[in-house]
Amino acid sequence: MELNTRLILALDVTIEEEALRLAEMLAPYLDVIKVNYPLVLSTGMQIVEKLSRIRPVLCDFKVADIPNTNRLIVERVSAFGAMGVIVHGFTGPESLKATMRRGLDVFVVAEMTHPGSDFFPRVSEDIVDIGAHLGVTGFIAPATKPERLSLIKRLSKERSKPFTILSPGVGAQGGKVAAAIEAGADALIVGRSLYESEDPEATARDLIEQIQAAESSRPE
Ligand code: NUP
Repeated sequence: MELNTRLILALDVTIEEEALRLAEMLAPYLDVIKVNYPLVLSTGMQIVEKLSRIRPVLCDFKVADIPNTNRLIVERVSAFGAMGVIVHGFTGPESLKATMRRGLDVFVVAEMTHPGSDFFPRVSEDIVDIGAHLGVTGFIAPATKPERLSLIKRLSKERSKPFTILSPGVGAQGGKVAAAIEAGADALIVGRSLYESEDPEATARDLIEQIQAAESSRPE
């Protein structure tokens, strides 16, 4: 995954025309467009092909099944031209391994952003361990919990290969850009506070400025 602006749009709208309009408008500011079930279940998987012509698409399908089903799911994701997929790691190494496919970036949810996901600390370190061992592309870690994000970054950094950390939770869920970047996020996943804002382009520019400012003050 190529990172430039370090901004990923979580495109959780349900109308195809709106999705394409937002993607076109925000394309210059985005490294990746992330799609989730609301959009795909409303418009069909063809939206992944259509958006891929605008920016690379990451399918946030949080894949969490038996190995054979996981393999079948990521085959479909690949067939529609996505650059990557988000999967769950609590299903264990065999299921996770089945999601790994040549040419597809695999990001494993290490810990979630929302209130009530407090049981994750008990498993997230094991999930990072399993993912790192298998050589996934990176991890999803919460911008809403900078201290946990920072621990996940540290654990993943202890490995020989560097892992990319993508962090949702900024804006609508209360996470802050500077805290997430300083804690180790390599890119931020932002949805509602970007696409629902009055001027999404101005919001994107502002987010990128904040990301760059925080990055320059981040100790490496
Ligand atoms: O822990 C997670 N939290 C989270 O919000 C893992 C995720 N993949 N997400 C996704 O990021 C969520 O499903 C949504 O698509 C996006 C955040 O959107 P928003 O809260 O910025 O609108």
